[in-house]
Amino acid sequence: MKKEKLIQIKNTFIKVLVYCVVLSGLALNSSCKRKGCTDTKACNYDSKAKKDDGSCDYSCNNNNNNPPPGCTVVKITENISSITEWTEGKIYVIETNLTITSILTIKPGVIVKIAKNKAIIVQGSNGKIIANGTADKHIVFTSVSDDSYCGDTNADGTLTTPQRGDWANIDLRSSGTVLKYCDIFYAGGYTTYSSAIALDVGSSQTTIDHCTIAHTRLNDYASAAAFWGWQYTKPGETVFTNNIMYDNDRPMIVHYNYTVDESNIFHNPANSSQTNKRNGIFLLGTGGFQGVVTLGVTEVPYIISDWVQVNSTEKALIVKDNVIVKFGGVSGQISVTNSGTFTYGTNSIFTSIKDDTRGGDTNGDGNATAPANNDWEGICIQTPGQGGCNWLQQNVFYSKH
Ligand SMILES: [Ca+2]
Ligand SMILES: [Ca+2]
Repeated sequence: MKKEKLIQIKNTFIKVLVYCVVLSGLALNSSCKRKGCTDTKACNYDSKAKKDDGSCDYSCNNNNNNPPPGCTVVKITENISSITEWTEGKIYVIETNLTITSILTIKPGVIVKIAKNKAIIVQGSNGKIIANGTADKHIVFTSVSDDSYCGDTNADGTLTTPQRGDWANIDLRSSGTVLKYCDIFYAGGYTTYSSAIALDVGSSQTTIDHCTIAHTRLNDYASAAAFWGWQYTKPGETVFTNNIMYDNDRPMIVHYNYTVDESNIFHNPANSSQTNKRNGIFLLGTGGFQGVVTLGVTEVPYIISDWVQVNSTEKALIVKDNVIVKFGGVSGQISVTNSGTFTYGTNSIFTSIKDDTRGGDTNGDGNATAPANNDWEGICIQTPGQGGCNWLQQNVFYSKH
């Protein structure tokens, strides 16, 4: 019995020893399985690590390594001086002021992000952008901080969010650019050339159709506008149709000889209460009309800031019914001479820019200012050959006459 007991103890000892050896072996084995980041796309990828320990760090990732599908990053650091095409599936990040002196074709679906205060400048006899987006595939120009397109391009997570005026503008100094179904967001930043403008059309023969301009910088500058078309004076050569403008300062500043197409809208289609700070079409310049100009947009008022004149039979100013025309200062006047044609609808209105009760708060100051008589001059209609003024009274408010 005693011997059997010894054998039993010995066997138990051996079993325990075996278990210990096995257990220690397992422990040894597991310590050989090195832990670390096993994702090859992470900044701290450890090629020797066999087991992921959740330590993967993506903070160094600039999206070149790990962009969302269809968003291969192409950094633009040099000017475009030869024929170039930007294709779908890529996001073009403009990191410098980009001057385009050749033809840049941008295909539908392309995303363009622009760095802080940088501009896209199109100039030279051959410089133009051909950006024919489609209803399904818009071409987007937005801030580098806008993560809602193609993800976190600026690699800061949600540390920055896009702001009005993040980037400068699209500055069209030469003819021939076409922008269709383009979205231009968060422009209007500072440049040496212009201020608080998103889209600057300094030349004619440009087509802007079905584009949306929104989130442009708000500013006291006289130039602050989503669309600045003051320089061109040849109606018909600049096509600006079916565009949407909201969350800007002024939506449009154009030359008083330019007839704004009635297809443009001045609010967010998804939220009709989101309009523009100074929600009107601002007509710049002074002098005689050079042809037939029609004021036909009824959603927002037109603003005439100076003296304009219809002074011959082949020239005309046509104010359609339900159109509101506001006058922006004491020299604001429409003068009709020499049988020039001036027509207006029975419900069209002529009033002061301070008159918020008609056409809303067009001067962007809420009710801080109130309209008063003498705010503007009036509408002078001369009898041919007699001179003097028959001052229009119908639907005319707060004028001197
Ligand atoms: Ca970001
Ligand atoms: Ca006001």
